[in-house]
Amino acid sequence: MSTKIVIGTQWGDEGKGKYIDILAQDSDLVVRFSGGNNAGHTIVANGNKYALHLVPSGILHPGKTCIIGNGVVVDPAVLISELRSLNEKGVNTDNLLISDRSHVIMPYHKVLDELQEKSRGNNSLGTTKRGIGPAYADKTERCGIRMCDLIDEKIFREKVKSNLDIKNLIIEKVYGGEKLDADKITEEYLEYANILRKQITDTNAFLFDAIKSGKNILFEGAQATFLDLDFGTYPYVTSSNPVAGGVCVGAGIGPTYINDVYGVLKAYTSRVGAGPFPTEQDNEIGDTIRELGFEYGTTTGRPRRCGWLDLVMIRYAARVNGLTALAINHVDTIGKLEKIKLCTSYKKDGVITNHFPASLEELSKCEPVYEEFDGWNEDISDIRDFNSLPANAKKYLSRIEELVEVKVKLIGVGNKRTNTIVV
Ligand code: 2SA
Ligand code: MG
Repeated sequence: MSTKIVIGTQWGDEGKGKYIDILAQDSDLVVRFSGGNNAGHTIVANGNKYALHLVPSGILHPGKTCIIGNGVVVDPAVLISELRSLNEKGVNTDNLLISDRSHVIMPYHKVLDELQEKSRGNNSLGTTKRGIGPAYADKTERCGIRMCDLIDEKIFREKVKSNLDIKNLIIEKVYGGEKLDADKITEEYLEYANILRKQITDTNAFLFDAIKSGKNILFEGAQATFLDLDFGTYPYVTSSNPVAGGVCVGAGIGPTYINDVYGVLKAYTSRVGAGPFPTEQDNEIGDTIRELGFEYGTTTGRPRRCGWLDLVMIRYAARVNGLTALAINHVDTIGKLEKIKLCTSYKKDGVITNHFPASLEELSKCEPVYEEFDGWNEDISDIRDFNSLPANAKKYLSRIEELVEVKVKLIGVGNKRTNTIVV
């Protein structure tokens, strides 16, 4: 039995999908445990391009069981359309299981996400407007609708009605939006229930049996450490716990069953949406990184904010997630710059610190302290062993490993799955 978790160590878009895809090959089960369709992995395989938002990427490997865990919030329309598009490309999706405890994203969640963002004005969070925050808020407020409710017509009807009585008041009176129709929503969602019914089950029990029978399990992270509700740059975060600890709660397994935690990072940093970013280069350097690394959102096409790699963040991520391995992407990209900076600590009120503060006010006073490295402007995409890398690349990677105190086990030297050095 082996269990592995793949986690983002920055603000998302670290290239988790590529390593999940590599590690899925040796796994029997691939499990999503947090977030919803605010995640996005683009995978190129068998001559096709697949954009996955909810379905674990293990689906592309025949014979693997994929699980959407209880910690995920599921938009059934999105899930169904994703499954259909996979089926059209010849991918069998019968081995996808959906937790009966996972929460359903309802139309009023999406409407409220939109209205709340608008009402925040200049302080908007830059959410994906997929209804993620409002769905998790309902879960915590104990008025959420779970998959086990969706497939029980009587309960579902009652819950939609009682929820909408209140949601419509908020939509209309607080935000000046348009009321939603309970019957219309109910009929639409009952259709979804019929399509998904046979795949909704007690995935926690299924997972436990798999562990007991010695299966290899991969937990597929979405979002990242600094978007975590507890450990990220609150309130500029998502509403779930994408950190490694989220696996226990979001998939329903005890911490004693977890073996390895891979932390994925880029050789620089990027962020979409609002919020602090100490090593941001809102200048020509940031523009160059964006162009070289093609840093534009997969779903929205939004240009990503870019800056230097921040090891204060990565050390924090190593601690919070208990990382056992690092996977570094875009080592080819950063090497194209003549000079590379690596943030090794912050300076705050004239004092050197390694502390990532909770308060954004405090964080805004932190100035990055950099070490400078020379680039390695040569094509490294065909290199498959660490020792063959240019000396400057080895120096940069070794310094990261030394300061984070976690082994670099995977190195991305190009965007294809095969452009990877396994150390
Ligand atoms: P939300 O919609 O409530 O979760 O938005 C809250 C904040 O979280 C940010 N956010 C993200 N930022 C980067 N990547 C995200 N997801 C994918 C990933 C990206 C993709 O996991 O790599 O499509 O490739 C993601 N999801 C949420 C969002 O911008 C808000 O700042
Ligand atoms: Mg992404």
